[in-house]
Order: sequence, then C-alpha cells, then structure tokens
Amino acid sequence: MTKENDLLTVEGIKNCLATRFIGTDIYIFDNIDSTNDYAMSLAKEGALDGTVVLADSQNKGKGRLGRSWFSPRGVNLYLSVVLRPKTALEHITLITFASAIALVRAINDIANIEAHIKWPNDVLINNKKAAGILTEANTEANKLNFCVIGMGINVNLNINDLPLDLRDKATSIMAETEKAIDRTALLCSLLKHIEDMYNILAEGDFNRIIEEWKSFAITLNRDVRIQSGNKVIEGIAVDIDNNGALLVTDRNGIIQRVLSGDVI
Ligand code: BT5
Repeated sequence: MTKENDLLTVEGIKNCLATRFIGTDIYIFDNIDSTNDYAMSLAKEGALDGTVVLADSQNKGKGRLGRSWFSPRGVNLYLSVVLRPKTALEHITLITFASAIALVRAINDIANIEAHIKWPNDVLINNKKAAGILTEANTEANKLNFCVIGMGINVNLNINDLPLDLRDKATSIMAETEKAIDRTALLCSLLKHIEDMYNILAEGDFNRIIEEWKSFAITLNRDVRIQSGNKVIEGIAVDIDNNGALLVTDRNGIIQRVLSGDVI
C-alpha cells in the first residue's frame, strides 16, 4: 500500500462497509477545524443517526477540557459519528466505553495487535496512546437528544513526526506493528463494531459492555492518581459501576466514585 492509494473516499468506504445504518451518510473533508464541531452542527440540523464525518487533517482537533488533538494530514483517522441513542443520559459514559471496545476490536482485526483501554477514553498499544475518544452530548431537560463520538486514531503516523511533548507517551498502529495500515479497511471494521456495540446498548445489555470493557482495561486493580476537576484522588482502582464511573478505594479504605477525570 502506498500513500496514493490510501485515500479516503466515500466510494471506497461504501465498498467495504457492512453496516446497516452507520455511514449511510458520510462527509469527507480534506481539511476541517474539527470533525466533532461539524458533526454537532449537522446533528442540530437533523442529521441521520449514524452520520459519519471524516477529515484528512484538522486545524483545531480537540480533546477533552479544551485540550488539542494533533491532527496531521494523510496518515491518521479523524472521525465523528452522530448517534441518537434512546438511552438515559446517565449512560452516556457507556457510549464512550462501547466506542472504545469497537476500536480495540477493529485494531485487532485489521492490524492483528492487542490494544487496551485506559479509563475513561484512551486506547493504548504497548502502553502508549494510539487513539483518543471525545464524546459530546446535546441534552434537553436532562434528556439525551443526540451525541457525537469523536475518534482520533494514529494509524500510519511516523513517531518522529509527533510533537516533542508527545513522543514518549504516544504511538501509532504502524509504529507498533511495523506495517502500514489501510485506513479505509480499519474505518470499515471500526464502524461495523460501533454499530454492533450500539445495538447491544439499545438492547439495554449494559453488563455486556461493562464486562468486555473490563477485559480490555489496564486501569483496574492498580494504584492510581486521578485528577478530577480540582480534586486529586489516590488509591486502588477496584472496579467500574454500571454507569462507567471508576471506583477507587482510597487510603482510608473508602470507595470513591469518579465519573470523569484523568489518570495521571
Ligand atoms: C482525547 O482527549 O483523547 C480525545 C481526542 C479526540 C480527538 C478526535 S479527532 C476527531 C474528533 N474531532 C475532534 O475535534 N476531536 C475528535 P484527552 O483525553 O483530553 O487527551 C488529549 C491529550 O492527548 C492532549 O493533551 C495530548 O497530551 C494528547 N494528544 C494530543 N494529540 C495526540 C495524538 N495525535 N496522539 C496521542 N496523543 C495525543
């Protein structure tokens, strides 16, 4: 595979896509500020459940809490999927979990390498961050209208092209497998797995999502330090609850429930 035949096109994606509704509508940009921002605005205008927005590069790719996502051209995947789940708002973290599971499965299928999940939203290969997930929700009166799952995946990125501050903590699928990966094949596999997981969520089988997430997680049964807002929680991550909150036994033996934050 060469760079020239690794172009992302609607036709190429539709040829390999085996989904029922995810990817019925696909938008591809050569360059955009943020696929998540675009998908959020499409969703506000009524975009279909499963609409996919992709870009070959982003100017303002974003992470959580205003952080930025390094998004160079032509080598990675930057995508956002509009979902309209009928799930209660309190299950929003499970949508991120389901997406992370889908990504781990797709990496395994296409690159034949194991990936793991670091709570709440990082996908790691060999302990380095290969992908991040940003779920944004639109709510009304405590009800979930729609959400957008944004994924940034380092696919064929050369490690030497990473900014210096990311070099020791980030990686790409190609760097770990020493093989260039067909981005379209990875994307098609990912979208199929997202649809499968989404159906499990729609059936209300939360337990299945939690159990599979745990089987890929590297955060459990470890000493952790978590920055959650302006609080730091230290202890042992013992479990996650049914809504995806991390349960941490602190030094006093008290179980702290952490719904969002960063393991530092
Ligand atoms: C995330 O945030 O990990 C979620 C990233 C989601 C990016 C996608 S790209 C498509 C879609 N459109 C968007 O605008 N966003 C989504 P967080 O957990 O806050 O992690 C952000 C941190 O990851 C940064 O502060 C860096 O330390 C690190 N980082 C930035 N770019 C990276 C990259 N390409 N690979 C690995 N780590 C990176």
